[in-house]
Amino acid sequence: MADLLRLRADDDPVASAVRLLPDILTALDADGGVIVENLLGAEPASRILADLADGYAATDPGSSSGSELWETFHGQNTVRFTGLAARSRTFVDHALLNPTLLAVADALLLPNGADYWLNTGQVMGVGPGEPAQYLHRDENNWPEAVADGKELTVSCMFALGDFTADNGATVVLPGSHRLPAGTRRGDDETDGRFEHARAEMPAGSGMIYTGKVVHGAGANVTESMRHGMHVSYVVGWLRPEEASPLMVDRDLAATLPVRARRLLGWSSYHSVGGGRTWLVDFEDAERLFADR
Ligand SMILES: O=C(O)CCC(=O)C(=O)O
Repeated sequence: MADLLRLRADDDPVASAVRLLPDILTALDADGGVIVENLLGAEPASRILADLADGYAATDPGSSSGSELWETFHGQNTVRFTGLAARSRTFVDHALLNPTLLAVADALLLPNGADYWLNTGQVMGVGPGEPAQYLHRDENNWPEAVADGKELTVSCMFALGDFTADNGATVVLPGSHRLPAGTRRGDDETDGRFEHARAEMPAGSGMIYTGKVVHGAGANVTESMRHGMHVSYVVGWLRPEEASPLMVDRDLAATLPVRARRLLGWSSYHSVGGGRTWLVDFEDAERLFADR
């Protein structure tokens, strides 16, 4: 059993980002994942969980995609839903705009694109009795774009409740981020060469990881749900997993900080080479808020 480096944020999120960033980047380079206790904070974590109560109540566990692969991937007893920015302002202020997470995304993604946006903010509530998820790499959402040495996406698994070895704490294979582009699965493709680390962490923590590290939800052998919340960003020239502007409408977007709005797709992408995409009347989508 391997361990991930464990750091701790203090109660000043901006100062913590500055203090922790060098160690986080070193750990991501070495292992592909790192635990930051208090990254979100216990109080915001419980507020988000309360804000999401309706989402939990309205969502059956499992996937109804009709695809065997996706139904296996999602798990039959795991609750997933998105649209978190529309459900919780605390999510926006403390998770989507988390200064440490954004600093990591700046460092890893801006070398590979002029900007990045939210890939998805997603509840991952692993239910009692759920077996371990198959191990995978997040970057394989975009198989046409994966390349050695190029980070397309960076993620954080926030613990909204305690993560333990028994309730399904995320399993990470440290070092597996160095495997060649195109690696898809965990142990079956790596002959068990990589030790498993468990992201055991108290509520309010976050495990930050790159799109290249092999990982997956652990088995939940307890009687209670493991409350996880995945937040990830993807370079601005790729299409995100979640259609955020279809979940956060223009009126709600107008009430959010400009940075949040941009991350949620209510602005356009200006490539380094001058190309512009996701425009409105051939201008930046920001113009939709000019008179608000
Ligand atoms: O729930 C977890 O711990 C990880 C889930 C995951 O990696 C995924 O569904 O993409």
